[in-house]
Amino acid sequence: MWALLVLIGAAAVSAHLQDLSFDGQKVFRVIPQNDEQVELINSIASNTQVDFWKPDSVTLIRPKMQVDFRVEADKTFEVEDLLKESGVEYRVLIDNLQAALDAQFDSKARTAGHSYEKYNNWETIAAWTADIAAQNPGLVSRSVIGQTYEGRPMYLLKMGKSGPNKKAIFMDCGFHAREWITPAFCQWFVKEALETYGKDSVMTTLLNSLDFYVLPVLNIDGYVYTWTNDRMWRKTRSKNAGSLCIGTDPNRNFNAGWCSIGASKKPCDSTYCGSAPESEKETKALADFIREHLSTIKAYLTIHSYSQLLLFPYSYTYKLPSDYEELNSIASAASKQLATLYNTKYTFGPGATTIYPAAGGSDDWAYDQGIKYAFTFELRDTGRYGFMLPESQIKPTCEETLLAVKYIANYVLEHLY
Ligand code: 9B3
Ligand code: ZN
Ligand code: ZN
Ligand code: ZN
Repeated sequence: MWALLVLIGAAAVSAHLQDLSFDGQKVFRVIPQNDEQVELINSIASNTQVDFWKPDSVTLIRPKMQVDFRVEADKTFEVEDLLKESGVEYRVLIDNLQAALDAQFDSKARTAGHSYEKYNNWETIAAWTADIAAQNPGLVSRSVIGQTYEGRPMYLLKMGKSGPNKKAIFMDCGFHAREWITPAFCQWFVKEALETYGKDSVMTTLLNSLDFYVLPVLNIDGYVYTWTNDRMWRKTRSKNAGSLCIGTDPNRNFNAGWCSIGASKKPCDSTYCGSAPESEKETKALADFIREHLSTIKAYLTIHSYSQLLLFPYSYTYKLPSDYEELNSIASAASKQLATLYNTKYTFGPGATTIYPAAGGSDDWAYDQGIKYAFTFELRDTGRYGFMLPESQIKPTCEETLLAVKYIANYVLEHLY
């Protein structure tokens, strides 16, 4: 009898492990005004278990920057006390992370299995890639560009009407595991393209004249881990020699000023750049695919969250790209398009000055490979829910982002030759 009770208790605990572990946790937003206040945040970070949401690592913090970080339940008093005493400008962004976690699954669509308006786990997304290809044989095909560290196949969808000498646009989602809205967007994009092909004149022209390569999740192992173990995981899940810490930041792992700025050489950090450029199987597979298709790929779009930004090169240097004027005007027009639907405000510009200087990102790498139209999206929101964007926001977020992506794709099509 007691053994049975213990068993039931253990099952109940493990089923709610993720929920329980976020109860009482808070997310603070601090805006340090000077180096001294940056130092204070540094010292809090080194004395307490702090998870940086924005920027993604303590090393990226500069004065006047919005800094969002998550604090364990038993440290929230201590941290808030320190902030109060120091006089630094701060507010509690998320009072109880558990509430935000619950809000995340607020979709009214109570369907089991795949839904475009819910967060789908990897198993469901993988099955969806097979279904969507099987159901649209004239428009979609599926391939595998590699295997993840844990051995999962990396599915890539190719979408477009077949024709000779077609140029292509490459888009990926799910670089960072916790940025759940991004795989949702890649799925939405595929759905909308297929639904509106033959109806919407712009989409019809796009698919007739271009191919879209869509990689719904790059960092599959990390994404799986956010569903099973830690909702806030960011990196890959590879082992690091000589360290107990797991994972590399895939968006610091490309050969673009690799690990020179805004990235960490320490395997325990969330922006660890890896042991070498393309040390991760996932980034290597992506880079190999793009290198093999350099003559056709004319645009590279990579989808992240959160902050509502549209970024373009460079992030690894303050030097402006030679196509700065053109990229800036595209980003401006795309942001304007995006805002027409719900008035969502995006900020745009080169990564280094718009978000933070950081090396090893895929957009900078693609640009230096000669893919002129290289953009990083940082989707909704600006911090109310952060990575835990409620499911009720999937549809509006995806619809508005679609407008920006369509704008860029159409621009690329009109400037092919
Ligand atoms: C970072 C870099 Cl290094 C880049 N080249 N482009 C965009 C970003 C921002 C994302 C990141 O990896 O930190 C936002 Se989550
Ligand atoms: Zn729609
Ligand atoms: Zn990201
Ligand atoms: Zn981000």
